[in-house]
Amino acid sequence: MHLMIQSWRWYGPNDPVRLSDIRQAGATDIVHALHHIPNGEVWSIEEILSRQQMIADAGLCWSVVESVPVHEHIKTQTGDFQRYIENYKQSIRNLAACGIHCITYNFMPVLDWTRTNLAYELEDGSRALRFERDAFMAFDLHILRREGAEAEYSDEEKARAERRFTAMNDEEKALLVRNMIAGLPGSEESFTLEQFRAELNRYSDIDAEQLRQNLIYFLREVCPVCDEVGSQMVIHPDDPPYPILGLPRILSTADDFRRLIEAVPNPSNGLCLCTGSFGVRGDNDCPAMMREFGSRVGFVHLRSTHRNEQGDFYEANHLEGNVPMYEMMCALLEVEQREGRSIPVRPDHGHQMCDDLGRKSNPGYSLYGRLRGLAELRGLEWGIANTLYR
Ligand code: DNO
Repeated sequence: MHLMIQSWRWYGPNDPVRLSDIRQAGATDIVHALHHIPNGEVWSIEEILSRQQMIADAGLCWSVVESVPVHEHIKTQTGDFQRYIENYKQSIRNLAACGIHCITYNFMPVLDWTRTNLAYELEDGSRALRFERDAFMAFDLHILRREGAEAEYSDEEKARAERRFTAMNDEEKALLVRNMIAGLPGSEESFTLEQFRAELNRYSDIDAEQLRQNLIYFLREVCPVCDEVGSQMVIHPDDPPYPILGLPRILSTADDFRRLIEAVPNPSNGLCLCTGSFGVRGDNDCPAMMREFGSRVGFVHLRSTHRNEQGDFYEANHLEGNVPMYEMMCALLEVEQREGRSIPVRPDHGHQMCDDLGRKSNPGYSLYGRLRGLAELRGLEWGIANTLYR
């Protein structure tokens, strides 16, 4: 019987959640990155080993990297991109030499994941991450004042954005800016408004097709190295899964991934199936994607979102919201039996709840919220496994 490998993202020695907490949450494996190494530089064997030892000393195993960040120059194919690709290959080799073979990455321009509100209060008093479309448009049109933005919204949307902007006080505006561009955990980048405009400008001549070509180029370079050392690159989908701020997006749907594996069929060209990101679109069927791409799914993020017609969403409890988690878990178990392997899964994000509320934590990466998420997912899996696979 192949069950999920229960994993947990840990940000390193400065993470307010300790390895001992994670162990007690029942996870066995750690998802981790060497955040102190500048984006684009090689992860040396010494650095990897020392972190691996720290994790092993706590009785846990570092089995997934999230993420080895892809330098902006690789995404735009400018500057020293070829050197950054060579560095990336070396990091893949070094990780493999230490026994770490699953490497998560994303190809989202400029910003990794994006939210407008990091402490959206739910009915029970817990707090969730939220993307509010009006606030987002207010940021784009009235704070960032992005060139060309006006043309991308309807009159009705522009009116909504203006109403939202006028209703905000200075403190709220400052907070919105911070949430949007100061860098959410894992994103490795943070900007001032000026820098941010300059970063967006780098993409003025890069449309989705060009960005896709750049990703294909990158994969054609690194996948052969992965194949040689038995590793896999798993791409994390766009979050949210549609174009924002005039930036191209290329990994938002099943079709996007299909095109990628057609172009780069190497087995190491894999997917990090994040139900929280894909699930924001009603036309993405996560269980079907799990079944279709099963052999290439190296890592799974389980999380649900609750969306509305206006394009807002918030992160719901793991078994609630719009992601059909029961179906998803059935599909995961089915693929694991079919493939004869256990897949690392992490409870992606959690609410701030109970004692999380009084302490500092990385947005989305609370202790109790994720502990609840993992416990629910583990229970769901146990119930299904005992019913269907006895
Ligand atoms: C958010 C995350 C992202 C993700 C990266 C993967 O919580 O899921 O930061 O890890 O995009 O490269």
